[in-house]
Amino acid sequence: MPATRQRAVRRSHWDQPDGEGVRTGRTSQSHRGQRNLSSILLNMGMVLGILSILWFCWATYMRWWLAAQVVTPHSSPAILPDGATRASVSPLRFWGTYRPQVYFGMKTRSPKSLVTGLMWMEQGQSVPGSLRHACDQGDDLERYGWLAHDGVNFGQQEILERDFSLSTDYVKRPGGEHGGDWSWRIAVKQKRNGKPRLVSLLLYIATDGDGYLEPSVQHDRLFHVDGRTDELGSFRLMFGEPMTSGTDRRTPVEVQFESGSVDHRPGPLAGEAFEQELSQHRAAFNRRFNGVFGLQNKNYTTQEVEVAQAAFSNMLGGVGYFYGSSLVESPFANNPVAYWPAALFTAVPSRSFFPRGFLWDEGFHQLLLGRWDLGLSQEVMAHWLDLLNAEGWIPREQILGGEARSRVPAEFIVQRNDNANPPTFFWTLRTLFPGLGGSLPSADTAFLQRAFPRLRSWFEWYNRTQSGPLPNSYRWRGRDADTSLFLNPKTLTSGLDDYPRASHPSGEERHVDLLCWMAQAAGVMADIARSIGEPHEGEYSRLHSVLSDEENLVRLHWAEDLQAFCDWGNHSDAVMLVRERVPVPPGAPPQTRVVRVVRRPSAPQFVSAFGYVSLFPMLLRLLSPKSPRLGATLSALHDENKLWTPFGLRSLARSHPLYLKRNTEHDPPYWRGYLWININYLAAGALHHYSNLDGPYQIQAQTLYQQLRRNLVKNILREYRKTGYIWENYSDSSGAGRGSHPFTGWSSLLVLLMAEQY
Ligand SMILES: *[C@@H]1O[C@H](CO)[C@@H](O)[C@H](O)[C@H]1NC(C)=O
Ligand SMILES: *[C@@H]1O[C@H](CO)[C@@H](O)[C@H](O)[C@H]1NC(C)=O
Ligand SMILES: *[C@@H]1O[C@H](CO)[C@@H](O)[C@H](O)[C@H]1NC(C)=O
Ligand SMILES: CC(=O)N[C@H]1CO[C@H](CO)[C@@H](O)[C@@H]1O
Repeated sequence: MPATRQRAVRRSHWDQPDGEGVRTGRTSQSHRGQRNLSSILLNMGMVLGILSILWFCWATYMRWWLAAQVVTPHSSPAILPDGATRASVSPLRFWGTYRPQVYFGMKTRSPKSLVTGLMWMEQGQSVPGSLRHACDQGDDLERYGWLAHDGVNFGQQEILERDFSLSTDYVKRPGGEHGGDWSWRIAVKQKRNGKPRLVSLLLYIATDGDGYLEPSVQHDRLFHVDGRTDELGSFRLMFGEPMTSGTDRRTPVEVQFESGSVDHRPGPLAGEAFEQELSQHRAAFNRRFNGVFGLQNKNYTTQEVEVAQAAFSNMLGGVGYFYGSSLVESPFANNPVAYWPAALFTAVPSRSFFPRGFLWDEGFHQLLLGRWDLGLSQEVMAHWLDLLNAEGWIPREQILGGEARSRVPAEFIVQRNDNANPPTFFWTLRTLFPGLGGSLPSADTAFLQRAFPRLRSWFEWYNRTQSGPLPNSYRWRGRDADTSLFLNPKTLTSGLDDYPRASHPSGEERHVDLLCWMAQAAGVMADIARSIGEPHEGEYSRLHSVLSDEENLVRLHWAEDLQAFCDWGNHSDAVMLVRERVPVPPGAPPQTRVVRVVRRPSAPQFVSAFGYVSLFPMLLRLLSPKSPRLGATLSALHDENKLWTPFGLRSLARSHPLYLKRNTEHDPPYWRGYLWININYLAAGALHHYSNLDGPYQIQAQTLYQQLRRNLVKNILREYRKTGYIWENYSDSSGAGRGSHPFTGWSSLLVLLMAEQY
């Protein structure tokens, strides 16, 4: 924006010469008569009038233009060509479990998909059980999630209710021109000590506006539904007769979807054939899982490997296809406007709580999924980068379509175009293309060539809009502005929400985590440019070396007396929440509220919080293995009064005044002590990195690495056994899982910790 604003400002300078001209006219006034004077004044008035009309038009046009930028797509060709997800182009991925928000359902990767799904309900009690459909923590299920899922051919899911369990398995079979066939097997099984229950299963199929569906009912039973839509051609969905097989009380229901364009079927994908294909896919999955993650060489028990498979599968099985437009806001417009309607193919942090796309989470997700299937990761990243607007911005939370919007509180729906989120994709690209910087296989080069113009604009957007007050410093925009309400105004954009930053948000702030993300990203951009022969390599490597130079980090962020990397800003440590009386009219009941008081005035200084933010120069491996600051960081991290716990690294030092403090009366602590798996994964990776480099801290890094990894893996596995879930955050005092679940977004990095892949 500065460039366009400058244009507007320059235009106002342009008025000056005319103004001078008018002044000249006025000096000549003494030599001529009254008539002249009045005509000059008249002229002057006309000139000013025309100028102000011109100015008004120009300003209005600029404002309109700037406001329109926010919803204007970036001008470079999309990475994914139009129709890349169509059945004719990508038949194997056409159908999938792309509805992570429901317990079980399938759709196609298209804006107006045929939608299928399952609901169930307990019957026969005085009060019927509730209807299960969309994943909901309130359903209080003992456990649910994909146990195995390969993203293309099959999935096996188990759902545990109190008295019975359900399994929802599916197999796809390619063929024809419309994405092929698929079959489901849904089985309900009474638990050994569960009470007998009558369970109704409801299967549904719906079109999103186009085509038709025609049920066929015979003898009171629905045998099949015939249908036709433009993108699927004709098809038939058949419902098998529910069976009860005596001894184990299983009730399989089979459903078969047959595409009309499949000419030669070896036979129906049901019964024995289903069983056989499912077990072939499962065996292939096990082999590939072993091949990719190598857990069989690491002495894990079979159960532990199964947990890793479940964590992985639930992330992959939770990949969704969404279509719609975000609501976005530009400072140049008075109201939020709709982004252009677009598709997003993305993994989600949590099927129950966050069933939609989050920008920085996605970088972490692809660290895991990209090792399994690089092509899938590239498609996901391409979808995200194709959401880039003309300014170089990508909205950080993607709430696409009515269904997604209905699940998000109103105040979080609108995305502002000055708000960032950590650019984790650069980190992901480095990991997914290990040869980056050298010559790459031609398919990788082709992908990066298409992505480059977008990555470049995206990078520039950060470099420009999130720049800090001093050269080579950076500042997250979009902090909460209110200094009387929050104990510490939140910085949602940094991804670390309520992690303590400067107590008084101001333009003077500089944020060490953002500087590190930028340093790392600049290095990746330089390497991409080198690998694909783009001309801008020098620009990025210069910036990379300036930003990652330890002198720069030290000058901007090293607090010598604290022996830690810190943010800088207008800050006071002496803040607290207190309850005060609200003035009320006489006779009214007394009222109180909680407000923040500042006991010692804030002043520009380092923000004395030790926690995840202080680790970033190490986390992103910017420190030299010989740096004494690496030594200081390792010692502080290992201090039990600071970050070290038997379960992993806590987010904020236990000794800090804001440790586990609420941000308002109603906001519990979030990134103020609890353990988060994404940062712990980065920490383990960094320790692993430094334990392989010669230096005075090598042995210390080795020891810490072994212990940290063991602690993390042990605790997540134990909590899974105990609770049935992978969790969003873990308690630093007991290791207990907390918050939303199942959280098989970045907490599934468990698999890479087990595999020691960083
Ligand atoms: C696995 O266990 C065996 C026997 O206890 C041991 O010799 C081996 O070193 C262990 N391997 C790893 C990778 O820990
Ligand atoms: C990043 O921003 C700085 C400061 O504005 C500028 O000098 C530099 O050229 C920019 N670098 C890139 C690669 O955009
Ligand atoms: C720091 O914050 C205080 C309180 O809001 C304000 O009065 C002061 O001007 C700020 N100082 C600077 C240097 O911004
Ligand atoms: C979003 C979410 O559920 N986060 C949770 C992390 O853990 C804390 C502590 O239990 C919860 O309060 C948060 O809600």
